[in-house]
Amino acid sequence: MSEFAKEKLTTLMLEYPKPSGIILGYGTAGFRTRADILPWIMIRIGLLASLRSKVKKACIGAMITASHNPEHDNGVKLIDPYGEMLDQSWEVYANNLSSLDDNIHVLWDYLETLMTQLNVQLNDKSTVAIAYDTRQSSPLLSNIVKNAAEILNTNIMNFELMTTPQLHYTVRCYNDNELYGSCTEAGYFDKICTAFRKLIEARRYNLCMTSGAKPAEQLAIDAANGIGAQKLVYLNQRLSDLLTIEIFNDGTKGHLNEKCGADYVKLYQKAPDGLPLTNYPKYCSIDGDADRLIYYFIDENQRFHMLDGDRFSVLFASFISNKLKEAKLMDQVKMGVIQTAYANGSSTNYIVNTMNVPVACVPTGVKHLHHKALDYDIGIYFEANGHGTVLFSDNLKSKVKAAIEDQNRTDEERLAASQLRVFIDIINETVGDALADLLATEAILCLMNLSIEGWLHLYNDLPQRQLKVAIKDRTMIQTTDAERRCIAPAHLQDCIDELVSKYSSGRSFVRPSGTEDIVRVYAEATTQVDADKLADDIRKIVEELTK
Ligand code: G16
Repeated sequence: MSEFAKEKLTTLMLEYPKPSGIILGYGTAGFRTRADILPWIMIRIGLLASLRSKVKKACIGAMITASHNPEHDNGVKLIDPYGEMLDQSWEVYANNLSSLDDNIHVLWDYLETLMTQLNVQLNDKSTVAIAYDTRQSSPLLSNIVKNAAEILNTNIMNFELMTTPQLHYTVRCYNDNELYGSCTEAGYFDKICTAFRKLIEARRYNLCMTSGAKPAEQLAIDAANGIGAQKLVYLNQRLSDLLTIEIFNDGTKGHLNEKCGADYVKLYQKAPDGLPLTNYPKYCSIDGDADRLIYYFIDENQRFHMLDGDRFSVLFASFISNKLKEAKLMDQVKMGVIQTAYANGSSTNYIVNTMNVPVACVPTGVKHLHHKALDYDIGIYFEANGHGTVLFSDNLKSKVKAAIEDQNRTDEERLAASQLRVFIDIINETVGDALADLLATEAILCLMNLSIEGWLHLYNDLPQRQLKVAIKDRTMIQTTDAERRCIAPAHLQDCIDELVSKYSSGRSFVRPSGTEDIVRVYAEATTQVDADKLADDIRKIVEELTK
């Protein structure tokens, strides 16, 4: 490889050396830790993105974000050609690069070996699309990724401030010659807003005829003081006649994700700071990079109710099933819901036993859910934390298209097929997307004529509690069976089983986080008091056995 490239890499490594003793793995959502110790890994990720692009002969995305984590953290994850997360087989290369000593000869040798193994050359064409969230550390980190990728002759597209799902979408559009949509932020908004408008204008017109003019739907949104606040302004501009969105926690006062955002609301099951629960019928929280969404409202007795990712699975599956039935397509397609161990037991029960839709359980991380969702014609996946989307197979899309064009079908069948076709355009199929999911949810509620209370009452959640437990080394906890059982440390699972058996409808599991330096404990039971007690008992056991 060229001496010039090697020299440039040497200079970059001298500028951003690897701190001694650091171990960093490609986790649930890429590399993530405190921003001040991240620069060196950005060099390695820039190199890897470039190699991946050369191998796939396609653009690869690099998103700089630590999503729901606090402002002082940051991270990076790579996006594959169709907008999906980096193929897991490449996480090995990411981890190998991360573990190498900070020595140009060692790193250069590894790169040469890898290029030979992957059958690519330094001068092969490569393109990397970069974007970042609003963290102060993001511009510097993205610049390092850019400089490193350019050393391997890579063309950079810098989209600067974007939500994570927007970058996933953009990478997909670029690589499929804009069949999926136009490869710009304007193209993204055009696609989802046009589809939303088409779907609900006709419905609102009908409602208007029967019960008078309908005012725009009102929503108050906590934007977690992140990038989503800026992007929600576009939705407001485009759809103000249909949706009135008031944006709170827009980054002008509070700190990113601090006592606000989807993760906070889900974890503590209460409203965020900075968003007074006053007179809005519906409230939402998104997270720092706008890939998660949670709904909530206050009932007439001032009780707080939250609708999380499990609720989106149920709502989306109900709507899609209805449309498939109306279009007489139900028997021709395979639909499934994908969840993780965090899914409330009641939601799984409702989907399987009331809706008759199969549920698969996979380990935490959108990458696992997305992969499993590809097994279905319609794969609906949501993590309980509000992160998810729907995947539609080519088979499903062509069946829907044929149904729309089939003149022998009734008007009702063809209308249902068209509504499904338009609904697909609201969905960002590349990854969970808070903005797209928000529009999809509002469209479904409108088309199903369902209030937020009606949505909540589809089933009753089992009370649950989640805790974060700080221990000295979270890798001591090892799990199996989609993270539902522990295999290390010894006896932990036996203790969990014993405690769980004391509670009616008790369930609990423990797993190390892949994005924070903590262990997560989940517990559910028949009452909130029991769920809280079970979670706390398990916490004590975890602390005891990992001392
Ligand atoms: C990321 C992942 C999610 C995962 C979450 C928490 O979310 O994309 O799939 O559920 O981290 O993961 P863990 O429990 O391993 O810390 P985000 O929104 O932070 O990108």
